[in-house]
Amino acid sequence: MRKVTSLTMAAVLAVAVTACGDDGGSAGGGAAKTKVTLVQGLAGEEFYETMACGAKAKAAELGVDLQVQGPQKFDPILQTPIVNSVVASGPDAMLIAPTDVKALVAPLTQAKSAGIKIILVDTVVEEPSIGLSRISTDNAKGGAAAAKALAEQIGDRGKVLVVSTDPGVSTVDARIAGFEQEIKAGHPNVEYVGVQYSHNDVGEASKIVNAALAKNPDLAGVFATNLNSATGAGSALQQAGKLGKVKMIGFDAGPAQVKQLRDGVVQGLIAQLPGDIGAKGVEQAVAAVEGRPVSASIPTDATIVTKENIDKPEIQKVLYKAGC
Ligand code: T6T
Repeated sequence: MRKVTSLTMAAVLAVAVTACGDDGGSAGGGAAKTKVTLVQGLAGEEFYETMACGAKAKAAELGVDLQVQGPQKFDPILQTPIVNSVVASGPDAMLIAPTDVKALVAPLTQAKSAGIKIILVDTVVEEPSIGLSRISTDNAKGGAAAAKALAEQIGDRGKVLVVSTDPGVSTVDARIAGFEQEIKAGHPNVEYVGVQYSHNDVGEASKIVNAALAKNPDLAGVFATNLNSATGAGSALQQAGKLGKVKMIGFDAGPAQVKQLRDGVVQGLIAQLPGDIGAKGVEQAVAAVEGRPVSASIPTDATIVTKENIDKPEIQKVLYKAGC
């Protein structure tokens, strides 16, 4: 009995040692694995978790050693030290979703100078030479699609509000620009009451919508530019008893947004393909490390999810996951 136990322990230890060796690099005496780190915009959030799932699956397929890290808040002050510590750990490549167009320029310039290949996933920085490749949704087009969908919901007439995260986040800024342009160009009876910033905080987004309802009791529609903005804006509409009276379109399609869609809180979701963004990011990183050509810009698709199409298998596939 005792012998069996120690044999079992030996087997467990052997497995553990093999697993460590596998993770570290030269598995089976072959060439060292390419090391890539994904720095998310926000750890644990479904958009970035789905992105990490896509990246992990591609890394497993290509034999890449992938690490994933991210800040607890969508905040450049918290993301910068993570970038610095990734640079110190010396990966071959970094996939990063920068949380601010300006604040991440300096840490990413250092990463580039250290010889790390940088691939931008989702967001960008204002210094275009930093990323070898950028993979993202066409966010301006997505914002315009949100404007069209919201205008349709409100009968092309009435006041609309935008709830976003912070200025300086490239993706949501582009969504706002696309939304504003479409409203201005094609919807003369829709009155745009402006954008307000929630700092990517659900509670703040809720407060913004409550205050907007107090100021504009005739508010007709809300465009929430990302997950947390939509969760907060939707719960404010729900609590104020505005369901069906104030229409909403949200960017992103996590579990909370899908519930809001089914509950009639939101009428449409623009679902991105974060899993594809992560997978393509790993492919580009490996190409860059191996000295093969990379694509400067890779657009990924977006789809409008509604109560009518949500149960279709092709739509179920694009909904975000909390983990993989
Ligand atoms: O909308 C995504 C992402 O594209 C954006 O850059 C930041 O917010 C999300 O992560 C969703 O919360």
